[in-house]
Amino acid sequence: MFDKLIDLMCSADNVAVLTGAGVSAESGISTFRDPDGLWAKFNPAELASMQGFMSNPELVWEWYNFRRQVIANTKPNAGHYALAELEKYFQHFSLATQNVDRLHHQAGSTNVLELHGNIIENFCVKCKTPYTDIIDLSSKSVPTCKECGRNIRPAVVWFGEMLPRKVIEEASYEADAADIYFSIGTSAEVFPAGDLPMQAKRRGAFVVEINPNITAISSRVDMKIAEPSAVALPKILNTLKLKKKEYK
Ligand code: BV8
Ligand code: ZN
Repeated sequence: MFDKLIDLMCSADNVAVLTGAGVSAESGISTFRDPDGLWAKFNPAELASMQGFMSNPELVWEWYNFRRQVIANTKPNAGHYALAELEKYFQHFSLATQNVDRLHHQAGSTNVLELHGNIIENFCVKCKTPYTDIIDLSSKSVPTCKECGRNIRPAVVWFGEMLPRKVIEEASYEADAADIYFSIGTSAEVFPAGDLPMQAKRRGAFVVEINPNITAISSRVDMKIAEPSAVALPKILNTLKLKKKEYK
């Protein structure tokens, strides 16, 4: 099976990837739906939604600052670095992520499609003024906008919010164009991002899932690699490098 994947990668022009929280797990960032994940402790509707923020801005702000502090002390793992290097071996390689931690950027991936925004930046709920300077992570009070006085919020996409139109359109285009589509470290349960691997399959891509557990799409992918991404991705990269020169 593995050899078949490497052979396919040797002849593929277009490769697309969707990552989820599982890719950052080995960097020490909790996933959402694993037994010890964030949603086991917190209610997503209460914390990752505009309604939740409007009804209890301090609680939501504090939760994001807690997550930002965790992320500030993490770094990319071998899976992130392998994805950044894999880019060089294909005529066209695209990476869409549901993660908000920017570890793909830190690992050197280029043109990362952030489907769910990022946790580093912030903006005003009303006038959208951006606040990218480091907010005081230890403060419990919600910062307010210098322009209009309303609350500042994290630049993530909450439940019930549209994904950035250009980003989801580009990710959808890449799923349609892919020869091989990798679904890595995601439960594929959050939409519309979670449907991208099956959209790629419907358009003829060979879909590979890298995830130690069973997911909503495991029975429908063409190949399942039931290993942690920080193990599987370096293995794929190192085997490919023996057979394929860098494209660019
Ligand atoms: C929207 C940012 C219009 C904030 C997040 C159909 C179409 C469109 C929308 C919907 C629809 N049906 C329902 C909806 C509404 C909703 C939705 O999808 N709900 C789900 C729960 C059913 N979608 C939305 O609201 C989206 N907005 O479409 O607006 C609209 C609105 C309402 C109704 C219709 C249309 C916005 C969704 C974005 C929400 N924001 N996060 C923040 O981070 O705080 S979601 C959150 O889930 C994260 O972004 C996360 O990345 C994402 C997906 O989770 P995963 O990344 O997959 O993480 P998870 O823990 O689930 O899985 C991790 C996997 O890793 C596991 O399988 C595990 O086995 C594996 N793993 C563990 N370790 C490893 C590993 N794999 C590899 N290696 C390892 N070492
Ligand atoms: Zn404002």
